[in-house]
Amino acid sequence: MNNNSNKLKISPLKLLLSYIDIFLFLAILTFKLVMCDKSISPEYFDYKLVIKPIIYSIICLIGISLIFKSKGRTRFLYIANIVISLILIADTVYFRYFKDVISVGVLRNGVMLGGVKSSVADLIKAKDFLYLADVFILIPLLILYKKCDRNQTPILKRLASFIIVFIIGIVLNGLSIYKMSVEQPRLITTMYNRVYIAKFLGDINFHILDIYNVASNKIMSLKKISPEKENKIKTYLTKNSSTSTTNMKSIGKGKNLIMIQVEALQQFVINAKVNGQEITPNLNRWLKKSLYFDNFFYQVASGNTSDAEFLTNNSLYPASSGAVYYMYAGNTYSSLAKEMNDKNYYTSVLHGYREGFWNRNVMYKAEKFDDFWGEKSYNLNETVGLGLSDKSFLNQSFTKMQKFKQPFYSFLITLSSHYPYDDVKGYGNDLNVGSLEGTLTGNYLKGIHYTDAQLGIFLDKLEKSGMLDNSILMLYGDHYAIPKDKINELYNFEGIKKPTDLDWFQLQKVPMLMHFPKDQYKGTNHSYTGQIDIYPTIANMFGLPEKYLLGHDLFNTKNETVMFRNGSFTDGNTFYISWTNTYYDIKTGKAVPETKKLKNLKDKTLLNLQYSDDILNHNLIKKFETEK
Ligand code: GP9
Ligand code: MN
Repeated sequence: MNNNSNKLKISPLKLLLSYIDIFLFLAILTFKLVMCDKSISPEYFDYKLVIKPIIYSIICLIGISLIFKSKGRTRFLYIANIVISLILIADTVYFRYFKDVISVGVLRNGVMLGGVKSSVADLIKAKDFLYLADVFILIPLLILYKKCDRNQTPILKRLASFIIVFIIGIVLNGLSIYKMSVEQPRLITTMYNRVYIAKFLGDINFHILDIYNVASNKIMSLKKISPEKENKIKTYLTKNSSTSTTNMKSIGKGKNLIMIQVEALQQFVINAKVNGQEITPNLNRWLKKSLYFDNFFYQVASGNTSDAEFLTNNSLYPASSGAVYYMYAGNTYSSLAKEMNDKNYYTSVLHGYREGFWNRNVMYKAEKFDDFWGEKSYNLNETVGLGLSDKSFLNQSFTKMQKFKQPFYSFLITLSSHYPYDDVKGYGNDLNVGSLEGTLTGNYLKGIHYTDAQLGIFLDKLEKSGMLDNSILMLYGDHYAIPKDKINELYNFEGIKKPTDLDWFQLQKVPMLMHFPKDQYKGTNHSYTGQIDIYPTIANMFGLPEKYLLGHDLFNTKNETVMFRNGSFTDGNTFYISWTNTYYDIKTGKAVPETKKLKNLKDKTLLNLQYSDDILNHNLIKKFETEK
């Protein structure tokens, strides 16, 4: 056999030796990433679910290493191994406390373990450092390996191998990410459940996606905005909030503000019955002692619950895609909590679920809440639905609130009545839903009936304790309960025979009530309003500045328009549905032609949405505040 063929034929041993660093890197890192995955999936773990995306992500790194000469490649892989091991240790420790993984937002907003009751030292376990064991064990091998004379691959060949291997890794990895984005729409764009992404795509992929999202938002925000446009927005905001406010002005000054956001409380259940039984008897009772807004709309987009929180606490629109709570958690806000703080209120959020869900622990810091009483602050003694039961959450929250320095702003978020409402056992079975038994709507009615019962107990306790004598309480639903794919169940329940888009939109209301000391103000207000109007209404009642709010004070604005993130709007007489570009007369239900007035409202809706996006993309509130 001639020499050439010998040269071409590299013995497998030689091949293994020349690339032993790569094989070791692949094997060790796969093992470490699978172990980290296991530690963040305590409830159920199957390595087969995550091994492929983990390997694909490592192949991308190996691809990059092939650019270097052999010694440089070994160095790159060794350093990459150390960096990734440190990230795995950090995520493991962070998960132990927050049941979440670290993100750029967490680092940026400093939501590390600062508020952790137990010190970080208590959270770190000796076994965590096993992630670094190989870094030391490999040192002798490395020294030996360095001495081996390894053939130097020419640059072109190194480039070719980099391109081939890197592309293979990217394509395979990209397919895994795409598969998840199909299975879990909005998850990759909103990152609302970081742990889920890390669990099913691996820790490297999660951090790559996180960095990519943050970087793309940053690039978007780098796009300059002209000073003229900035001034236009500032003038618009000033005009928007300078309505002459006389009604209800400063009636809440010095009083507590209790705001309750109820999971999936859709308005069709209010004052409704199933099989002759009231679905929400307690809320129906409390509505009669309060001001009730029965044409109040949710205005969330893909950030769902977190969008509702954002709307009511900032009076700005949510992001058109992605979650504002994730994308703009590094911004400056003139939030309700911030302005209440400036009036010496103690401000806190109470929600019995994982602090990192919807990036809340990061966003609440940006909104300047004094405290976030999350899952870690509650005794998880009973679960109903997604987590801590509303019964236990509200019970424990009542105890907490009794100790709060007054005056306080407490923002409570319930959880048990969460889609798909399948914990019917936990909901109890005192609501007979008849033929709806076993359907999504039937299960929802049971779920909201359960939550209504817990809210009734909680509100009665607040009243009996005297807390409501010095508090204004607001309660509203965060978003729809019955999704579009089950909307026919709701049409049947409502007796709607030939539903139109108008019927659908009219069902996208959530109840909103305001209770005042001694039931001072009562009645039903039919104005068409939305979640974005809550903050300016509170600002007028509590004497807060209304600096950068796009909503309107409900007590001092007539015929305002409710605008939605998809460009639809209603002024209470006409409903504009953006996806069919159709106007409906609300009274007749019939499609009507566009008029100049309607065209102006459509343009105004798009302008508001654009200005809201500009405020977020360019962090304009920070600029406006520094220019003051
Ligand atoms: C979880 C709860 C649910 O904290 O707020 O959020 P959602 O899935 O309704 O957006
Ligand atoms: Mn929700």
